[in-house]
Amino acid sequence: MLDEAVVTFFKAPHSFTGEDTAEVSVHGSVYVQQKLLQVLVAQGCRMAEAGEFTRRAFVNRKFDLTQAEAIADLISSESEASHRVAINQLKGGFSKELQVMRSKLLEMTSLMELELDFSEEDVEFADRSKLKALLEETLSKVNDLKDSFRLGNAIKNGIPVAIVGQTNTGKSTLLNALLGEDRAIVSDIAGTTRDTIEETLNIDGILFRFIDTAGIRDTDETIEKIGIERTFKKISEADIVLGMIDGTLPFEDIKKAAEDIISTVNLLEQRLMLLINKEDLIQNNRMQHLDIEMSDALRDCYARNVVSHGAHLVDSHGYTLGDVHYSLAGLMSFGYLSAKDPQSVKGLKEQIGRHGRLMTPNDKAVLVTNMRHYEALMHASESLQLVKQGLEMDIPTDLISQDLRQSLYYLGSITGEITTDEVLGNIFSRFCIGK
Ligand SMILES: Nc1nc2c(ncn2[C@@H]2O[C@H](COP(=O)(O)OP(=O)(O)OP(=O)(O)O)[C@@H](O)[C@H]2O)c(=O)[nH]1
Ligand SMILES: [Mg+2]
Repeated sequence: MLDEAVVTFFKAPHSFTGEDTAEVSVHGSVYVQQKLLQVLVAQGCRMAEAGEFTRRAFVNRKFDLTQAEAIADLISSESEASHRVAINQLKGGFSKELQVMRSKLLEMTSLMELELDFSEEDVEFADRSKLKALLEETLSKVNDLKDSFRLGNAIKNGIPVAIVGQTNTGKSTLLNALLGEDRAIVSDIAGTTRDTIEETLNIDGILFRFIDTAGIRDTDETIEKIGIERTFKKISEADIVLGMIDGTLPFEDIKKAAEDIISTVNLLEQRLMLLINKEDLIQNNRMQHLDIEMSDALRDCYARNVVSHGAHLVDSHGYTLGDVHYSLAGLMSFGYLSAKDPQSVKGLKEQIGRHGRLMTPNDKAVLVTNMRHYEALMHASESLQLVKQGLEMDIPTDLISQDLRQSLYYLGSITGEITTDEVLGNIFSRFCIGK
C-alpha cells in the first residue's frame, strides 16, 4: 500500500481536454507522488508535455487558440487589470469579433472566385461597391485591434513610467520611495545612476513598470553617455513620464529644465508629470513666486509644443492633493514633490494610479495583448490595404482574390483556424507541464 487516494473520472466529452480523463489525488508527500509516477510509467503511462492538456483541448475544439492563450495569460496575471483582459479573451470576445469579420470576407472571396470560373462570360457575382464597404469596415476594425496592442501590452506587462531629469534631481530616491525598498543607489554625487533600473508595482489593481534612468547632462564619460542614450529610449517608450526637476535651482534653471523635458516628450501620446522635487528645501515665500512663474512658463511651453504637433490646448484645472499640486485635465501637469517624504510620495502614487485608471478601459473592450496576434493583425491590415488599392486600380480579379486569401489566412491564424505544428508547439511549450 502506497497511500489512500481519490480517483476522479471525467467522461468524454465533458472533460477539460474533451477526452476520457482520470485524476488521482494523493496526500502531498513528495515521496508518494514520485512513487506513484514511477508505478504509472511502469504501467505504460508517460509524462505530459508542457501545455499538452490545453493543446489537446484546443485540438478537440473545446476552445480556439486565443482562448488557449488566454489561459496562459490568466495563470500569469499579476494585477486586476491584466486578469480582466485575460478573462475577456477567455470568454471569446476577441475570437467572435474576428470570426464575424472573417466569415464576411470569406463569402466575398468565394463569390469573386466563382467569377473566375465563369471568366469567359464576364459576370460579376461579388458586388464591388459592397466589397469596398466591407473592406473599409474590416480594415478599420483590424486597425483598431492592432492599435489596442500598445495599451493591452502595457496592462499585461505594466504601464511604463519613466522617471527622468537632470542628475541629482532625486529620481532614484523617488523610485525607492515608490517601491518602499532601497532598490537604486542614492547619493549626492551627480551621475550616480548609469543604467536603467526597472521594477513593477501594483497600484490599485493596475500594474505599473517604473523605470529609473541615468540623469541627463553633458558628459564625455563613455559609459554615462550610453546610459543617457538609454534614458532617451526609455522616454520614448513610456506612457507616463515623470520629469524630475531640482526645486532648489534658480528659477531660470528650473524653467530651462522643464522646457528640456517637455521637448523630449510627445504630448499627444504620452502623459507628462513635471515634478519640482525637494519641496522641503524650498522656502515658503519663494514657493508662491515659483508657482506663478512656472504656471506662466509652462502654459507657453505646453502650447508651443502641443500646437506644433497640431492638437488643441487643453484647459487645465489645478487642484491640490496632499502635498502635491496638479492639473489633471491636460496630458501635462506640474506639481511639487518631496521624494524623501512618504506623505508626498503617497500623494503622487495616488495621482499615478488615477492616470492609470483613466488609461485602462474598465468595460469589456477587446484589447490585443499578445505579440502573435499583433503581428498577424499587422499582416492582415497590409493585405487588406492591397485589396483596397487593387479594387481602386481595377486590377484583375484573380490578383485581388489572392490578397483577400492572404488576409483571411492571417485573421484565421489568430484564432487557430489555420495553424502549423510549429506555431502550436511555440504556443503550448510556454505553458507549464500539467496545464
Ligand atoms: N532634501 C531633499 N533631498 C532630496 C530629495 N530627493 C532627493 N534628495 C537628495 O538628492 C540627492 C540626489 O538624489 P538621487 O535620488 O541620487 O538623484 P538622481 O536623480 O537619481 O541622481 P542621478 O542618478 O545622479 O541622476 C541625494 O542626496 C538625495 O538624498 C528631497 O525630496 N528632499
Ligand atoms: Mg539616480
